[in-house]
Amino acid sequence: MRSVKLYLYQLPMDSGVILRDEKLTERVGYVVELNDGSRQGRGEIAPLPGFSHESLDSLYQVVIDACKSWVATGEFHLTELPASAAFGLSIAQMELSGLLPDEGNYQAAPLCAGDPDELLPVLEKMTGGKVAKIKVGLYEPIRDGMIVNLFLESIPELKLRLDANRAWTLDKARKFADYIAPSLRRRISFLEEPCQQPSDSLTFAIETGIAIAWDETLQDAVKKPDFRLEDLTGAKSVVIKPTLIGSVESCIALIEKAHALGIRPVLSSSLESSLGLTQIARLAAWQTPMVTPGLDTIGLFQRQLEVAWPGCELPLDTLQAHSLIWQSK
Ligand code: OSB
Ligand code: MG
Repeated sequence: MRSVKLYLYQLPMDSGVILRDEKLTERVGYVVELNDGSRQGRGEIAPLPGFSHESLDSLYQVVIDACKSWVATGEFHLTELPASAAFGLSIAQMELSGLLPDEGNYQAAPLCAGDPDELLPVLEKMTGGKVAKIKVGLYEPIRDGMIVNLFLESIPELKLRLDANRAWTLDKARKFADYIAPSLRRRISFLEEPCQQPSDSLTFAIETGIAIAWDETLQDAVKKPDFRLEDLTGAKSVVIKPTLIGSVESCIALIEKAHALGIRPVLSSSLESSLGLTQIARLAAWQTPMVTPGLDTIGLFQRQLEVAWPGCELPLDTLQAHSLIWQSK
């Protein structure tokens, strides 16, 4: 006997969260709960404003229709659904069927969005491999270059992931690289999307020897019917954000293709609540066991939802404390 509950959650964000120039004060999304006899699976469907192509409102009827058909048939037609819905429904189904392992990779590459001084005490506490992620492109490229150089110079075991979110022209990206000593560049694990134009990012990587990763470029590419990962060469890594890419099955297919091509897939967050984020950590432990996922985003919230992120002390809301907006008969 199958049944479904659909919840709407609303969680306050930390005061300083800015996404593509917009302040994000609250994260809103659906959580679907699938039941089949004694088995249960949950999934989060939370389009990210400014990044997802679908809105939460536009998904309301789509998700209910998909859930009705799941109750009737036990299946979802995932390829017809917007990315966030395909991800949430597929991971719920996967959890229900026992395919998603319990063990997660909750190791974080600490994320530093503004003041690099905040990062130093965090790095000092890290044991094992020190890897951090710094957003660049928010200030002058020269300032970014000097800071990155300083970090690499003063902490010899540090590796950095950088993300420019396509902020630079090729010229500005070159200015950034000018300030980083060539001998330090190999400790930049990757720089995500340095330039507005992907072709400029490739030129930058070849000229500077700094490895790049695709994030936005991958999201744009997977939407095209003739998409092939083979065409996104030149990057050492690809960032896979399931909420923006689609079903777990399509993420796993991408991960396998990346492995075959020698590209490192990095599963990452689209600011899911702790419920969705812990599931991505489980997907990461399972599918990309040797890679630190990009999931250090729980600190951007003021509260957690239903499932705690290990080590996070933010208050935990139950799902029941949020709104049950639909259930199957
Ligand atoms: O800039 O890559 C981004 C999260 C939501 C939207 C955009 C981005 C992110 C992250 C996630 O940076 C964290 C990570 O990738 O390490
Ligand atoms: Mg990015």
